[in-house]
Amino acid sequence: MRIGIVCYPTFGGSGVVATELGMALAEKGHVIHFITYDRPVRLRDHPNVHYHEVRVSDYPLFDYQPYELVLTSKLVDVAKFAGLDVLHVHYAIPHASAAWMAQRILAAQGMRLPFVTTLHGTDITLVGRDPSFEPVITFSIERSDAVTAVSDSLKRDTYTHFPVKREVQVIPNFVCVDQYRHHHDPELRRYYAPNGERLVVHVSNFRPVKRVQDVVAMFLRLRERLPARLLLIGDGPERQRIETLCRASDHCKDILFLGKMTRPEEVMASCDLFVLASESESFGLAALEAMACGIPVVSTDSGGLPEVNIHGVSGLLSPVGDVGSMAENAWAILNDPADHQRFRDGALEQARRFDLVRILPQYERLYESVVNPVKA
Ligand code: GMT
Repeated sequence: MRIGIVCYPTFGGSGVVATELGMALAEKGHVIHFITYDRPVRLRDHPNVHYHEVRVSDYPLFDYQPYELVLTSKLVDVAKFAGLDVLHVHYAIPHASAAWMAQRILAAQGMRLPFVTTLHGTDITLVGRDPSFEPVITFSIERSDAVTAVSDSLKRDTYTHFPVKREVQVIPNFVCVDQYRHHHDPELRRYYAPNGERLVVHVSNFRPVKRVQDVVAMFLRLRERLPARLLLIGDGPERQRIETLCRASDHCKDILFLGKMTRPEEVMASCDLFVLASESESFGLAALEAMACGIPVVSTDSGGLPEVNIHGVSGLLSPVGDVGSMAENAWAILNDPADHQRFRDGALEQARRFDLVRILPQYERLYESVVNPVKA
């Protein structure tokens, strides 16, 4: 099949999922066209992968560049000249409405282009709920040929926050477990934990919704009970505030900011525990990536996290903001080597439920169903 993929090319989970999905489909022989404003950070070269840049030109009249219109034109162009069978847009805003516009333009020229919209999280739970977006999102969800959500929780949120009637199919995020298993690096571990400290790791885009201050607070409580270091991977609006907070702590030297990394699993695989303190999280891809490295997870119980991190198996869950409970859970996992190993095994086992080989055929079947819909 010839598949167009639209996503945010940045470090966010939706871009990572879209890119890894496209790469895996290309590996299976599909021809993939990525259409986005920058090269996706995880995109690798492959003969079946093509990348089309959406360039918005500056014009003095525009205070705001009309990205959605330029994207629409590019979608029309690529669909026509690459002969796309289907378009898959990740993150509703503004990709789903751009896909719908492109579909209408192509229909007027006699070409059919079905499109699939995947809802990822904040497009529904945070940004999308803003009244300035709601009518457009509702409309483009209704008009998509198929809609998927990355968790049951996000599917429920979609029906709660939008007057949507149509079917939303859950296709969870995935990870290629076999790829992640190779990354444990004893030298790297010695570098970050020279005195045999426990290594706790967090990965996020440092947005307020991630509550990184809670990650630091739970770590400082844990640090009172055992020698440990915290690795913070990623960057975003909250980073400066969190760095200032850490500098005021006695354990500042045990908290390391590593910034944005293209392959965070290379560090995660050498850690002992992954922490996610989010206030809202549709899925928690970073937690799944940690689990695929055999790293247990201490997280909040918000959104789709309980579907990914199974309490007592792959890690432990706490209510949002309860840093005392999170620190206690971290200690319970790390304190006893036998318990730690049990959680490590549980994390890997649970990650296998989201293995790429299980999820990829679900997308392929979905594409097939919109390209060749069964005639009623
Ligand atoms: O806010 C983010 O975490 C980024 C956002 C994105 O769209 O890149 O992530 C969302 O999509 C990810 C991939 O499906 C999910 O794993 C994240 O849980 C989700 N983030 C939130 O719901 C906050």
